[in-house]
Amino acid sequence: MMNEPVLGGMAQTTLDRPDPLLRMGNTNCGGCGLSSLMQMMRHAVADQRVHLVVPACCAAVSAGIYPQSTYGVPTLLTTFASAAAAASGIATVARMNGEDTRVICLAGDGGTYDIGFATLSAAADRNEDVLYICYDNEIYGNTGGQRSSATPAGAVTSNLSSAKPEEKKDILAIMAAHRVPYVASVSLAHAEDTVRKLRRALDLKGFRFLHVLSPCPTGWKSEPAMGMELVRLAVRSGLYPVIEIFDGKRYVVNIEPDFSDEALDMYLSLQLRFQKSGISAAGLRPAIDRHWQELRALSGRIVPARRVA
Ligand SMILES: Cc1ncc(C[n+]2csc(CCOP(=O)(O)OP(=O)(O)O)c2C)c(N)n1
Repeated sequence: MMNEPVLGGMAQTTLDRPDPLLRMGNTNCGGCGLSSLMQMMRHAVADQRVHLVVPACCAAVSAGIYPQSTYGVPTLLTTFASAAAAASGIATVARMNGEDTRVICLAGDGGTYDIGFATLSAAADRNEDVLYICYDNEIYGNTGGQRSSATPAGAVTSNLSSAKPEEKKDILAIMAAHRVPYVASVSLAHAEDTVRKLRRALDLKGFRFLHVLSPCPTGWKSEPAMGMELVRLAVRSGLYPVIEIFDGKRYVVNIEPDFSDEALDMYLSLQLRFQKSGISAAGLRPAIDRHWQELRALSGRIVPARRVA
């Protein structure tokens, strides 16, 4: 099926905009977390004017090439390094023109944690009116699954002969340190969490940052149908804290894990990327506990890090 062109602001009203936001014919792999995110974004966006800015990543490939696109809103593809700067520029021009356009920068973990970080940090520092969404599949997916600084300890990637020893970079803490109005992690397995945070972030002004754990069956070597279950297990076990941080100061835990080791072992065993290292819940638990103790202190709730399920 041919997609109609959407550039030049043609799909800027609710009536113009196709439902869903991500059209059929896109190139995403089956079970891609990005596809689920885009479906939920369609519900969150409602009738707002939205402009996407996408650096090199799988989301840039799914956009397609002019004059066809699988995105139902104006979309600018950029280099890694310029994404947050380009988004800042579009937001500034929209404001100067009196347009109420929400600029969303949609980037992978490689573009966010590593290659695009300089302009991301600069845009956050200037508190630009941009919603930056990092869909984190924990690898450079589009180029074959190489290690990024979001790759978790214990995972093997296409360019590592043995499992990554370093822990994942704490991107939420880094963004919170910029003291921007809103930073949050999002659970795709809890649709209400995803849509609520997307809406909140779309409604706020200034720099907002959302982090989305995004299953990648191709890179994680997992079953496409298991993606949401994997996110659920990551949330339940405490591996993926689902939180909000307001103005870099006020921490709120949105979903309370039960810190189940069984859930964590299940999460690991369902992905072949962890097979080589044989990493288990027992190996990951100390780091998870440490992280939660920090989060408890920051959210003002001093409770035992581990809770009996
Ligand atoms: C400066 C630069 N280095 C490398 C590349 C090649 N490249 C294109 S996409 C990509 C992977 C991006 O990974 P990520 O940002 O995690 O998004 P994903 O592909 O996983 O969606 C790379 C390395 C590039 N385009 N520009």
